[in-house]
Amino acid sequence: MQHAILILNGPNLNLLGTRQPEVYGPTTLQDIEALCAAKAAALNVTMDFVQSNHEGVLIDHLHAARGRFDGIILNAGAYTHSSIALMDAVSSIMLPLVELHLSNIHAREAFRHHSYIAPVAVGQICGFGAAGYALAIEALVGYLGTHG
Ligand code: DHK
Repeated sequence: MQHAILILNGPNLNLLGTRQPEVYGPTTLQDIEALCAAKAAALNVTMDFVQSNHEGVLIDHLHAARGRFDGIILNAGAYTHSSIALMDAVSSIMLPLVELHLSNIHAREAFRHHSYIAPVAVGQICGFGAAGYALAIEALVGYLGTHG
């Protein structure tokens, strides 16, 4: 069976490429989407790739994923560190989710060390820049292969 995955990107990630490249790397979100499409095709899964700067829109995407996707990769941006509402949405939809960050949030400011997403995620990938997206797809597809 071919799995479908949703890759959801939160606030300010639309600015990748020009946004603090020393932290987030030189790759644009459009380039990352292309990288993800290639990885998904190689692993024989379909994917949707979405970005929003709005917490409620991200929650709407999580709710709408039920019945449409088998798993989710979420880079919630700064909402990772603040949003109980996103955490509750992830808990509510009962879909496996991989938490993703370009930067190593544990090596940065203390306020980035806490994640509301981590307790409701299958696992977390951070610190590998754009390559983390491909790693997250591999991790999620591997998880789906053994869990559903
Ligand atoms: C992206 C952001 O926008 C930050 O607010 C997070 C995350 C880290 C990232 O590394 O992808 O703290």
